[in-house]
Amino acid sequence: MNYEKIIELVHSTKKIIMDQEMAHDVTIKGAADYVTKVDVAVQEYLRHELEKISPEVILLAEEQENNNLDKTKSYWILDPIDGTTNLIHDYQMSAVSLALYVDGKIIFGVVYNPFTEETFHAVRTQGAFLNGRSIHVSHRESFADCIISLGSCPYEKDKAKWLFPIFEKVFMETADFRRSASAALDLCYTATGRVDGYFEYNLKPWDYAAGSLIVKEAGGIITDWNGREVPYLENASILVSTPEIYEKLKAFL
Ligand code: LIP
Repeated sequence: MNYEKIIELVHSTKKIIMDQEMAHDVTIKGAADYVTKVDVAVQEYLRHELEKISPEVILLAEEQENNNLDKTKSYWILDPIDGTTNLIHDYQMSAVSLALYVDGKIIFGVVYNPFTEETFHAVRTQGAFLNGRSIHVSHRESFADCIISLGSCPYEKDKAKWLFPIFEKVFMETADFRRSASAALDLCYTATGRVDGYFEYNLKPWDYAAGSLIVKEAGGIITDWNGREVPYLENASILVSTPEIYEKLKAFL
């Protein structure tokens, strides 16, 4: 696979993402859950182009039905816009997230934020990169100095009752927390050391697939909240951090 070509293809979605009219053409999927014309247009554009490059790879993507998933097949796992609510609010923290799943593993991942012109990518066993430069997790030793990114689980507001007390406990023992509202970018921000860890309840495969490889290749640890390997083709609650603080953070969940 020519990964350079795939990254170029992902970059070419910028013209669609910057279309303000499509970004503000919104349909409500569920409680606090939106889709814009940009999400659909990016997905359909990439579907068409990826089919030409790799007709044998199945597309698993946010804005479609994904049934009868077979772990032995190969998949492109795509979130056309991770951070859709941000896009609608012009918050400029939205990204295209694309991963290649083969033989039960993610072997390539790219996350592209067209607003900051930042491209995070990784190829399995070959390291993680931001705009072509090698990246690494922070390795900060002191938990009290760490910044942790949080996912607030906005589609299931009833979870706030038990989730927010966890946030409070983490907040009290660290320097501070962040909430970007893009899981893909939270994973990449952990990979670059901008934050030291991140956790979010019940993410979808397209939210975390690409970022999971990027953070692993940058020296981070990623598991579900029970410390198990992440499943990739299923929803999972995700915990990611530097090796230094992983056990400490996991103890809160
Ligand atoms: C979003 C995530 C975000 C999470 C939202 C949602 P979307 O993805 O990246 O971190 O809190 O629940 O899953 O829906 O914007 O692609």
